[in-house]
Amino acid sequence: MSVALPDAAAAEVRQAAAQAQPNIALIKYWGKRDIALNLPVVGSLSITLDSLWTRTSVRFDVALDQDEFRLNGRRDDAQLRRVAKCLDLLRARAGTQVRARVESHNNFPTGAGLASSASGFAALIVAGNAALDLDLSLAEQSILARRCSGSAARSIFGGFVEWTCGACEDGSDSFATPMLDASAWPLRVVVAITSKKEKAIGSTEGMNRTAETSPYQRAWVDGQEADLAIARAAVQARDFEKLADISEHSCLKMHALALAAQPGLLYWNAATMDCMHRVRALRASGLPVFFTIDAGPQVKAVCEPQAAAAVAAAMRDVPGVLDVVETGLGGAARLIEINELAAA
Ligand code: 2P0
Repeated sequence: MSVALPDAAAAEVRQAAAQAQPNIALIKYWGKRDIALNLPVVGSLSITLDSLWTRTSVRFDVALDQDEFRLNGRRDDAQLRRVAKCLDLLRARAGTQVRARVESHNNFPTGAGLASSASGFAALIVAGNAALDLDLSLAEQSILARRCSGSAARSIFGGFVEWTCGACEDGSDSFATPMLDASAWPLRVVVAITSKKEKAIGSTEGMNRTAETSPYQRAWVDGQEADLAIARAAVQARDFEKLADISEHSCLKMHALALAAQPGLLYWNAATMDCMHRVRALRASGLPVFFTIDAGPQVKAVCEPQAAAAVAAAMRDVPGVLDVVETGLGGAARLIEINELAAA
């Protein structure tokens, strides 16, 4: 006589933890061609950082009757819906309904233009893939991370990364791939923090408003392939000047596009602007440095390693700069031990 075993008897609790780093786009993603599948209207190219990180544990537990999310040790119900949607994607792949407890730690400000959603969702997908034994390829992990937050697709990988726009309606060809290891061109990034407030208009809302109302949307989409081609060639040739020119162009073009939305999206403050002028002055004086800015007021000054100390000192000197964080380029998202999270 056979005895029916309880479903997945050995798996009442399944857990794993992962770390991912934010990435900074040099050729920007801005705009979606499919909101439900989170498909971009353009490809993008980024660098993954090393000393800023999100560490996330996920614990699927049959004893839970709902998902739970804690950020930096505190219950965060505001973000729970987005986290639960990400868990739903993982559960659908695993064919399970089991609820989960997610704990995340960021060692940098959340939601202030430092790409916390990129590192956060990349870490959750990598941890969830391991906890549920999904055995997803890196491309599939990148696709799932993309569904949660577009830029998270790129934080699955380290170094220089390209996220392909793709053409398929189901999004199966829109994922990131690594271009060049961090060690092959170890640029430094000096982040000038000019505000620690959460931004008023998040990226998702900002880019949707831009697509609906900005008169420059068509020009933005039409110009992106050429920008990507220049940036790819600059990375392959380690041509700093070329990468600097095209990156500042992409950044300023994205902000010009967003500024022209209705109502206009103004992510900068006075210190942001002063930092841009300071970076331009440093570059004019011969230092290899350029700026890039995302959907927030922080300025990321990207430089050759020998310029980092002077760039950091110059950023600290700008009135209104609250803090300066210096980081190198880092590796891919990876599994960590659960107790490494507790040590965060
Ligand atoms: C980027 N940003 O390429 C661009 C440049 C901000 C400015 O990707 O709606 O949080 O979740 O896909 O990824 C920030 O947007 O937006 C972003 P969703 P996401 O890094």
